[in-house]
Amino acid sequence: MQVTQGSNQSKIQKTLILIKPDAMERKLAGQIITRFEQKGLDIVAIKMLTMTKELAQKHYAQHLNKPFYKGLEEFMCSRPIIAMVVQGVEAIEVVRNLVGATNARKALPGTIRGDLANSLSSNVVHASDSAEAAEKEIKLFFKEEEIFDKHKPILQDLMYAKDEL
Ligand code: 3AN
Repeated sequence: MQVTQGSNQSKIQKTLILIKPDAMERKLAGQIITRFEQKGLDIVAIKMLTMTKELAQKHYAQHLNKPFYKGLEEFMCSRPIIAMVVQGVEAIEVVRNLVGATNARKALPGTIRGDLANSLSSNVVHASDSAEAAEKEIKLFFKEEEIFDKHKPILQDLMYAKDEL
């Protein structure tokens, strides 16, 4: 699986988004998905699942030794979530900016966390923070055949100049 599409020069990237248990319970999934669609990103994979402890430990490997890890694992495994892969020009940074700061109390208005949450731990969404993380995380949640990225989006030439792709 390639996070960037086509040649090495392509700026089209894929990134992993998780709609967390708090957002699911608060019926915010539709609004959150809409925010990515409105930005012009393409959803190329989507599924609902309950995270296992094993998956949480792999996904949050860099946080395993942090004091908040146990609570984070318990929260993420507590209820079903939605995992999705979105694709677009510079999608990793674009999505991080759209999602906002980790601490939703500090996240700017207009960002998803800034508008929909007020907590550091229950902050409605996860988004990959680098190309390396995106590649690892997408593989954890999706098989190659579950990613629908083989066709060119119809509106691509309308939405971008050629040198942006
Ligand atoms: P982000 O999700 O913005 O990339 P990370 O990777 O630093 O943030 O943290 C992963 C998740 O761990 C956060 N989304 C949040 O739910 C939780 N978290 C991070 N720092 C803390 C903390 N100090 N106390 C409680 N939970 C935290």
